[in-house]
Amino acid sequence: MSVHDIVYEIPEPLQSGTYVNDTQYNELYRRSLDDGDSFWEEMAREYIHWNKEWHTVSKWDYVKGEIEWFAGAELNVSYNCIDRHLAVRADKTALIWEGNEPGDVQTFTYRELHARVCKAANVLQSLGVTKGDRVALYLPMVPELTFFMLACARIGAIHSVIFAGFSAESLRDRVLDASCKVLITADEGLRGSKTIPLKAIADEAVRQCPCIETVLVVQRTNGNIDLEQGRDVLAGPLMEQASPECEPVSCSSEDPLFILYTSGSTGKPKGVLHTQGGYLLYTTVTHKYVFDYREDDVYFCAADIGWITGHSYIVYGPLSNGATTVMFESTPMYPDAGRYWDVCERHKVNIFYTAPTALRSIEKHGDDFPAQYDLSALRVLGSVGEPINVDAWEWYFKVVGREQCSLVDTWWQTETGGILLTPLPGATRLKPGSATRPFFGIEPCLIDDNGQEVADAVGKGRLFMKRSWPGQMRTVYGDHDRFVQTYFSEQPGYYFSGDAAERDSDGYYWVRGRVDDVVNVSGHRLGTAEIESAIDSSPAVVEAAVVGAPHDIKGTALFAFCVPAVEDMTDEEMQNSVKEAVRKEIGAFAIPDTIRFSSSLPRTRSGKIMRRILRKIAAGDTRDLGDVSTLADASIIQELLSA
Ligand code: 7RM
Repeated sequence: MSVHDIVYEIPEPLQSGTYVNDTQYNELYRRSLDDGDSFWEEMAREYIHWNKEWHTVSKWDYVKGEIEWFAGAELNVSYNCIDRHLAVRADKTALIWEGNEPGDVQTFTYRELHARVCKAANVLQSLGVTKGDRVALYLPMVPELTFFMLACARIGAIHSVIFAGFSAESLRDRVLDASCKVLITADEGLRGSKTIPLKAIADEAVRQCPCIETVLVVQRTNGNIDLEQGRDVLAGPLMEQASPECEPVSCSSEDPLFILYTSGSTGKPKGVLHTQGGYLLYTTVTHKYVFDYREDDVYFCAADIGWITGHSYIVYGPLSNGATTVMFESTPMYPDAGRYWDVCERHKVNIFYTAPTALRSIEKHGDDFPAQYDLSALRVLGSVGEPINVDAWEWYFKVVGREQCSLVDTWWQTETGGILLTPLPGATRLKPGSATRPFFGIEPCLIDDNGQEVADAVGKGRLFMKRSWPGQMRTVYGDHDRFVQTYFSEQPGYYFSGDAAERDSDGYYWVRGRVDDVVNVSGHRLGTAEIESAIDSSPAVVEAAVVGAPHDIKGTALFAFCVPAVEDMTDEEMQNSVKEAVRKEIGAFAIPDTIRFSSSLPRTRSGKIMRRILRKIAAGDTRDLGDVSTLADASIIQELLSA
């Protein structure tokens, strides 16, 4: 029996009463492809408040990389996420914030969210921020992060959220790339037992960012910070004084909403640009159908807003649907491996969405943790970020979900804005490890090594999309050529995902992982080239090659092969130098698990590093290294193997 044969029926509680069953999925899916424009037009009318109608539903040119949805239309994203709910659910909880310490909770109703976001928007305006300006958000998971994102949306400013684990150098590069005018940060961030000196890191970055006029500081810990006269201002007092009313600015559907940097196969991160109407519609509709979201649900996505999952499925999708969304500041292991379940029990969470890496690290601590908590409110469980192994899937489904919940394994990317491949709770029989079928309007295909589309039902290849969907990214900020090159040049006319996948006889997709030099470490997307260039900045190293190796908990672990620059350092000194370099250039989360020094790296005669061999060595899979005939110097293999 192969893994393709394990099938779980739709759990009993979801067999009726969901938005779509299997027959309805098939009908709707068919319609969404047969008449895509009328399908999305209907969705747009039902789910979004528009100030002005579109003249064209969709128009895309995958040669030039030009994509438009609802051209001619106008809307305001923050109005859609807040104001339109005030008539019907002003006193409903919009946001439950669970702080680092268990039970440190703040809640905000839609009415309160409205006031906070308006205040934040007025503060931004008082600092001279206007439509089209870029605002950098370097914040921990505090409510102000959500307020300022929506405040940017309210006035048409473009936010760029930079994950609070990034170093000063990474922050600086991102702020400069988008010429941000304002940087919003916190005095310090708290995560588990760690305190992160965000303001100090931001100071170091901003010293080299002439574009920044103002640094706005949210006080999370009241820790000591330096305030630079004329540049730095505390957010608290400004928020207090600001008016709780702010007129939303009407934006064109294709105006930018945000930039979010993500790793690619070169050393330079890409500024993924998402726009207003299509993105909001796509996150709204996917959030509703994928999680079978109901009005009274408490919805908890445990991601960090520093990544796309947090943007789309903590903030925009849920709030647009008028949901109660949980924002979690801490980690799954603080104070112990029961924390997620503690949060789920106390807030009576109905829908829970997390990453396989978090599940694996909790599972290691045993079944007792979930067993100690009342998880009976849970109805839908979600997984995202990397392939979920059968073992973690079954643990999640059986021990956490008691076989009563659907488990939606959702495949998507920063670039796709929202979920593309996924089960639907009432429609899809589940297979552990498969993201199953395409969402409405999504037309995947597989391309084999000869550049031919896999025509048979069953097969494998690189995963492409044959048509556009509303949530698709529109460009790489400031580098449209790179957008076209990266996503549309592999197979003309199709969007290239960078992943490999298989399709089984039920039409289910099994995403196998990246085919480029992008790795997913504990849910953090990293480019090996970025880490290599960070390592190269260490005085101990002349050159480095970084590859991913399978890891039980992290999914992928980083393995760095380095060539020493000097002879007078001990191995430990060199290791520390490499770690320090990565910490400084990117952030501690990118430090390789293994750092191995050797006199050179395996190269072809034409000078290319043979990463295929390094991957095998890193994985401990050294019995058959494959074809080594093109190696320039075979002796290096012996050296690497005997290390
Ligand atoms: C949402 C997100 C994208 C990459 C993507 C894949 C991998 C994500 C799954 C998955 C297998 C999944 N955005 N990936 N979800 N692989 N099954 N359900 O993660 O831009 O940070 O990463 O993550 O390789 O290309 S991301």
